[in-house]
Amino acid sequence: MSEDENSKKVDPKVIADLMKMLGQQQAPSITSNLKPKPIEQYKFWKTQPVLTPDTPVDDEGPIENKTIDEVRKVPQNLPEGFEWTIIDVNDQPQLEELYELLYGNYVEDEDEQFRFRYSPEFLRWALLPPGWYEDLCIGVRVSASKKLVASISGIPTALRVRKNTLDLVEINFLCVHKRLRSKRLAPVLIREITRRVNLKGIWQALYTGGTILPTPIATCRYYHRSINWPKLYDVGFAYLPPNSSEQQEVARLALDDEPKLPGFRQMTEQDLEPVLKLLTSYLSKFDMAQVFTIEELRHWLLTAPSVVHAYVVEKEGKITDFVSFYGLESTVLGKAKYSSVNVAYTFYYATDAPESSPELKSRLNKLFETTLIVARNKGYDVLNALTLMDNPLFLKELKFGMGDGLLHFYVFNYRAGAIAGGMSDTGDLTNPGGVGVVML
Ligand code: MYA
Repeated sequence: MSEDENSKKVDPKVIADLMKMLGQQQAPSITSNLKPKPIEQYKFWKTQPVLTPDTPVDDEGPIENKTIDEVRKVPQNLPEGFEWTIIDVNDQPQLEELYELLYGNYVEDEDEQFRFRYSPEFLRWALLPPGWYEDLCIGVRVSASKKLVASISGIPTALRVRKNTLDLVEINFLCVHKRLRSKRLAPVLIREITRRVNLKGIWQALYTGGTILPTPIATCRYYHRSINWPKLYDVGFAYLPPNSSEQQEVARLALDDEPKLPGFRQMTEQDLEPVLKLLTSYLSKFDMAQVFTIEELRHWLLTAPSVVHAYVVEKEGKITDFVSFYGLESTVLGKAKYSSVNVAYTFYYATDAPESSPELKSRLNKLFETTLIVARNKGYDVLNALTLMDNPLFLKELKFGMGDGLLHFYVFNYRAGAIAGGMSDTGDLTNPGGVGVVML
């Protein structure tokens, strides 16, 4: 793009700031964060087996094929004064070191107002699913002080992309201490986890991020449903729409005191089999979806009651719907009355309402209205949802506001056509897309 063209483009952050000043909840479009730069401008990523916009995708499959023999047997070299470490999250002190690193240095929103605060219990849940590998939560320490200054992790999972199911790893918790940023440590961490994963005979990985890299397979947008509006307003998460008052906002967002949906109850161990059946059948319509075993489903829904909450709807002895959400605090970075926001995120759900039927929409609306009540009663301040799965069918109706954050989905070393993420090229809500996987 020429300088002239560049200078005509308005920075989306400027639009976002203006919209906020005008009392709107979001910027109108986020097009500039949707397309990666030309591949040559990614010094590291251009060396990796990832999709580029001109990769032909008629035949979906690996971009490169290697054998374990070809994989480097020794760790990547680190700069002088640093050393590799395996973070054993079963060991409380090491788990807390990881927590501290992320607490101070992990993902922030664009305006640097909030930072994810993954609790130690959350990290244990996220990093120890069935089949976890003990050498795939790795870090970098300062050799002299042993201080943990960087991390990256991988967990095994099965992901179906259209007709192929891939045994891959999900990569998460890539973090470099703020004082060590822009020193090209991230590519070393990525190369090292790739090497370790490859040594297990695994050649693909799923990862997500707000950063635009070559090349997303899908992109979704965040939506936010305020629950404790006065608190969200105080910390700068929610805005007062023009022509409204604080009381009017609270009234507009009010919820019933208790869930009223008949048959709605907490999920138990006995529900696992029917829920697995329901979820597997429901996810089969999406182009990209996680494939669960019963052990994995137990882990993800029932083993961390302080983090993840799962409910079913039972009618005449049959499970017709299920829903789950997880809690993840965000630290408030600016000055406010509150130091953190208690955020709930929609997780997996399923229903036996027929695909594309009006019933599907009404069932999901009831299910998530009830979820909002439960989340409020558990003390959550807001429910976040992406435009994945069938979420576009209830976001507007249930008063979720459009956020300015995007989440890009990437599959490493895999050639596949783009998958719709429930939003248009300008970031507006569309019909449900093909994403049936949720990452933490
Ligand atoms: S997403 C969460 C990422 N973490 C954060 O946002 C936390 C806060 N930020 C940081 O800690 C740092 O800024 C990070 C970059 C660590 C992100 N994914 O070292 P650098 C590229 C991939 O000088 P730093 C999550 O956890 C960037 O384009 N690459 O930069 C999933 C540039 O490359 P290129 C990223 O700012 C992670 C290079 O790094 C990301 O000090 C999935 C610059 O390196 C990003 N989020 O550190 C990882 N951000 O020159 C990929 C920047 O080409 C997994 N970069 O432009 C791939 C699969 C591996 C396994 C494969 C098995 C088969």
